Amino acid sequence: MTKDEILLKIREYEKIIIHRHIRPDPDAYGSQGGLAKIIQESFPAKQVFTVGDNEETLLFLNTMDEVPDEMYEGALVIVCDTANQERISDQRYKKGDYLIKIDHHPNEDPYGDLYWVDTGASSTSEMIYELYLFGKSNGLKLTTEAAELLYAGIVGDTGRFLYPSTTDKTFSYASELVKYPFSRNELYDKMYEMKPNMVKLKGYIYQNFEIIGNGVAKVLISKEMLAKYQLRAAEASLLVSSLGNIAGLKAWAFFIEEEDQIRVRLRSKGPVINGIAKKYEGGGHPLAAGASIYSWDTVDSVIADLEAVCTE
Ligand SMILES: [Mn+2]
Repeated sequence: MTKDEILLKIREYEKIIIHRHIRPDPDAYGSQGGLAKIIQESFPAKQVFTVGDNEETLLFLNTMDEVPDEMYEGALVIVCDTANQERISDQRYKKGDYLIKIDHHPNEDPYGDLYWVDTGASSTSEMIYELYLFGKSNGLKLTTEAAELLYAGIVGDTGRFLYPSTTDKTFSYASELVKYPFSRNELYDKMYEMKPNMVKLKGYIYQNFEIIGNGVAKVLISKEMLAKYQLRAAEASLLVSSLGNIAGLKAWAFFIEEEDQIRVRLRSKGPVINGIAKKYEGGGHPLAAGASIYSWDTVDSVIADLEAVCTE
């Protein structure tokens, strides 16, 4: 029983360092921070740290700890919400004594001494809540702060309970989490507020997306465009779901130019697109995936692949 083994390891170690993926989203922050706060509250004598790059737009959820290399000696390392090792933020995750992966993406890179992967879970935050439920009778404690973090992760990864990954379990856990006295209004305001420049870029996207045929659309965002709107590529990526309610659209791609690559964001309303992501050095979920290309000349080839899966 994996949850059992995870809790045994948590009990066993005095130092626990929790990682998550690069380019973090609310589920990365929520599962990582939520787990940290559950452990800290349940075992006050343990040293618990959260590490990784700080994402400015998510600082309201949690701030990362500065952890010296020596801290990894004899530590338990847990990585949340990260399918493959290259995407783990802070590559020192290998320096610990024991490594656990907790994730809901397809388990293509089953790293760690122990892993718990549930692709049926809406989010890793949902899994962390499940871990808490499992350990509750044995003394695990959930604070309001932890509940808010997990709720934020679930809301983020389900697109506010909209995506098909949302199950009756998701709603049931969410309904338990909202009993904790955090302000949902304040949380939503912080999660969904947009910088004026972002709204303008969204306007540009709505004006300029191209429907190619077979229910496929594309959006190209160049470095110059990002400079014009004074936005980072990571911020532009957040707009990828904005095409979701266009009638007739089955799948679409955002191509966002960065310094060294063009980041591809793929979304679908049915056809499976993570195979395409894999072909272009990426991966992800069946309906939401990401990849990288290195020239604008490759755009047509990605779009042709998208059209092919939309025709099948
Ligand atoms: Mn996730």
